[in-house]
Amino acid sequence: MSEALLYSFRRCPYAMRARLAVRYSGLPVQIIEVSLKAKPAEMLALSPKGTVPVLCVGGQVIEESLDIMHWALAQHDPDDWLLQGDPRVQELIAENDQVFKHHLNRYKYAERYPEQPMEHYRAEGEVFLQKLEALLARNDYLLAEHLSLADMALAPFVRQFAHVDREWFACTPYHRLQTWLQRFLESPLFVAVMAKP
Ligand SMILES: N[C@@H](CCC(=O)N[C@@H](CS)C(=O)NCC(=O)O)C(=O)O
Repeated sequence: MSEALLYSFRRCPYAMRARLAVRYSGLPVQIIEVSLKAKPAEMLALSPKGTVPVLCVGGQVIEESLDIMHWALAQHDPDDWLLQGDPRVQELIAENDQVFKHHLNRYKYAERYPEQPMEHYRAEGEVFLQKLEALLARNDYLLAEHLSLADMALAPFVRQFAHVDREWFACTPYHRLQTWLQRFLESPLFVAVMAKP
């Protein structure tokens, strides 16, 4: 079988979560950093929708970040990131991808949505931060006492939200979430997947 290729963009949160799972699984995958302004023709031939990440392995093309994570974990998941199929993992990721991401975009690019002030979009996103804070009051990680797919799928998006205004985030009462995010940012796994190509 030819080597697996992962088309990625370093700063894209979807690509980050795919790289996290691939690296954790230890599978041999070559990462190809692309420019979103000039996507390689080979990538577009495999996946005409033109988003990253895209994984090409043994003739199969996987073009959704979550599917790439599942592909990696199905083969090697030494620390039970899948939490044995606990349905709460998928539920939390769905809320992140379908609701929180929507508010994150409006908060991050508030000037493009002048119907409301930035604080309005931030407050809408904060509802999800409050939910995560409550989950972290029960366990050290979102859904267990150890890392899971939920932490890794969400953290790149929470990072983006926190980094829109770092001072604001540092002053929020979400202390458990701040600690959780900091631990993620300093983890060898995250540092490794963010190394400049
Ligand atoms: N649902 C997709 C979303 C991926 C996505 O939207 N990626 C962005 C970059 S963060 C992208 O490639 N956008 C295309 C572009 O900017 O041209 C996934 O989970 O993989």
